[in-house]
Amino acid sequence: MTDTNKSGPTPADWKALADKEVKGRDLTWETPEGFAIKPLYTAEDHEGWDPGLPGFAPFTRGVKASMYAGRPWTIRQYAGFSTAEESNAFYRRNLAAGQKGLSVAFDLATHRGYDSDHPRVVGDVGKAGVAIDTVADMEILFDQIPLDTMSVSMTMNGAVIPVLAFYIVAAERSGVSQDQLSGTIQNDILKEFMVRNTYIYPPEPSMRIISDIIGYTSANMPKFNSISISGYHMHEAGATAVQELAFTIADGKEYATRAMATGLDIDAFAGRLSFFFGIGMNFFMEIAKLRAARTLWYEVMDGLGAKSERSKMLRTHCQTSGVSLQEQDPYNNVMRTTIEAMAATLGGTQSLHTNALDEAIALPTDFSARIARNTQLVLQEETGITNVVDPLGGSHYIEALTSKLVEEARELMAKVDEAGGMTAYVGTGAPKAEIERAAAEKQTMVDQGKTVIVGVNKYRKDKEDPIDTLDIDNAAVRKGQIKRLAAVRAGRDEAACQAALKALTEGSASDANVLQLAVEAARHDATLGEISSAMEEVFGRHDATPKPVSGVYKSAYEFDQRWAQVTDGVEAVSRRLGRKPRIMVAKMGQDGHDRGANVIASAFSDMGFEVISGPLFQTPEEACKMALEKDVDIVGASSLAAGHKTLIPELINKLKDAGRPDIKVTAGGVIPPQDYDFLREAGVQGIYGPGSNVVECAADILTLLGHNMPPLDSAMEEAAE
Ligand code: MLC
Ligand code: 5AD
Repeated sequence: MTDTNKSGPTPADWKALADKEVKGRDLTWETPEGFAIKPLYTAEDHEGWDPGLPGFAPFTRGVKASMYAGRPWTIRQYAGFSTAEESNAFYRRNLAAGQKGLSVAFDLATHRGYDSDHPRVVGDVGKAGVAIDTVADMEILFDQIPLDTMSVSMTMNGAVIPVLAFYIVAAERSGVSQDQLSGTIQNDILKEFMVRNTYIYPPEPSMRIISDIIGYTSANMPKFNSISISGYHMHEAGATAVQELAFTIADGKEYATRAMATGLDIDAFAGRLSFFFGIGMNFFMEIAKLRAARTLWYEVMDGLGAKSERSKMLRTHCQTSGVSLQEQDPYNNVMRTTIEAMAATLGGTQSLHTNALDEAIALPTDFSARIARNTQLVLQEETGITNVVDPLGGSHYIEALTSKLVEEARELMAKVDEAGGMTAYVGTGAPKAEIERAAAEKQTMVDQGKTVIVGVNKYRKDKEDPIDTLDIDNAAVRKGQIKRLAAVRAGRDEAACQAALKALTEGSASDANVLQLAVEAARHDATLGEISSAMEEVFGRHDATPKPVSGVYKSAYEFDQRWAQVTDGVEAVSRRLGRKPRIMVAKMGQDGHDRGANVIASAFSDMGFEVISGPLFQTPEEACKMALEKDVDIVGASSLAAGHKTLIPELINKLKDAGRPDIKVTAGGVIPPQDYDFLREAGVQGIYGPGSNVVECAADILTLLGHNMPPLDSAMEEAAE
């Protein structure tokens, strides 16, 4: 592996020539990881680094010797919406069109352990995924899908016990025993506390649930992956590749250690631990990230004493990045997803979801889902990518990046170890804050035009053409679910069901296996809400209020004219009011996506607003009460899970009823343009979709607060040139 022969030019010769070409201009590029990327890599950049061979330790080049030449990756599209009937029909259409594995997206009510008839989830039922309340729903979801041969992934973390129990019992009722089930349950709670926020119980009982699941599946479900240790959501929340790697592998180490502490033999369960990474637009970094992940996991498992080679293999699913996709000029998203899918497969993923082009606006339609799926079919069947294992192995750049990522992630993992492992480190709030800082820094680069996004901060269209998006009538879904819940409750042996639930509560207080007990309750048709509550009686429910970082925006915009215009405006308003203008950033419903809300909270507080961050999961009534108590001027409601049409108008009505129609309400997040008129009619005074610039957004809000805001300079475009 050498690119210089003795008589030929050396890297130093190259450097001299390149410097001359660009007249000494610095060509290094600093990545969000802080890596100084040079324009050329040679063998010198990865001296002493040996990635080995695919199928052999440390599996850097892939977990199988033949990789895709032997079997291509699984085309596994994540989907779910509305009712079990509608999602089932969608799955069957997709399987007929070339999809290979299933992946279920549940609605947020289900994630958070509430039945569809619970008053807290009025805006959430059937919206961001499928509503599942009972085994009966689960049976409909998989109707005519052979569970003995189809591998099924279920993204569930909070309500993981009832959902897995429902799956086992639904299969049982279709004649498939649990030992035949192949698939994966996400079951990764640590990243929920860091970034995804669909937890139910506090960290300790949540960790115990995971060990119970690992124990149960390793004894009864040998083909089922007990966990999908996920970096994806950290990636989406703005983590750097080093953070995503280090925190995810450290999470895996924590789960393995906890399971061993319950007396399980590491080799009895480790072969069924699986992983999940996000794949963004930094093409080569993402390929190197997957190679680095395998190397690091090998080291960790070897260190924990695993004997079987399989225990040390990092097998992973990947999903292309949702945040990299844009509302503006959305057909560009097809290209972005293709590039990311190539990175995932060149990195050696086992399974892949490719996002749909309407990602930034709504859930996929049949049309957009088809293009997303076909992206993978084209890669598998038209490009020849599958014929060669780790085709970029040996590339100087890829090997240098892989070894650098391994090195940096090891350092961060050592910090986690020092803190006492990931549960303890998550408990300090440090990883969440570190990721939020990285997110705010990335957002600043975009807002200032230093990171280019085609069609958003450069080459923007004068007028966007609307695209058709999926709309779900959540009121109708909720009505149907309530009816089925009533029928299930009426048809069951109530005494047996209550006895099983009581046993679950008692088992939660002892060291019984809660999954085992929940399977019994599911056999007696206990509902998801009931099973969750039976454990909540012992475990309690976890609450959290976002704590946005401060100072990132202020320092990044120090010399920005537009920032100065806005902060002048905030000062003028403050003088008029005799205090800072107060904005409450509200998160209503069960939507835990808080990256956007945190970015807004940090930026606005740096601009001089007084920011009140509402806790996650408020009802409109609770948000209204808080707005009144804090006497805010404006409520900015952030919505990324499609609850906006129900929750935001309700907040406005509550404020009116309370005699404060003067408190203004704006909306931000994933809101389809088709809904803008509806929201405006309901009284929403500003709508800021994906790709909105925080400085422009603040200028707009100052205008709403009665300030005569001069037009902003056009610094962004200049910076982008
Ligand atoms: C594979 N196999 C081979 C082979 N390649 N055998 C011989 N030669 C080869 N070249 C074998 C494997 O060993 C395995 O058998 C079987 O084929 C299946 O292959 P796999 O590679 O394990 O693929 P798969 O079954 O698809 O499993 C992939 C996985 C799994 C291990 C990563 O955990 C998975 O599917 N995860 C998906 C997770 C997911 O979809 N998450 C969605 C999250 S969305 P054997 O016997 O060895 O198993 C989300 C968004 C949100 O989270 O809401 O926030
Ligand atoms: N159907 C399809 N894709 C979904 N995503 C989330 N919910 C669904 C769903 N119900 C995808 C989006 C998002 C990521 C977390 O998963 O791409 O970014």
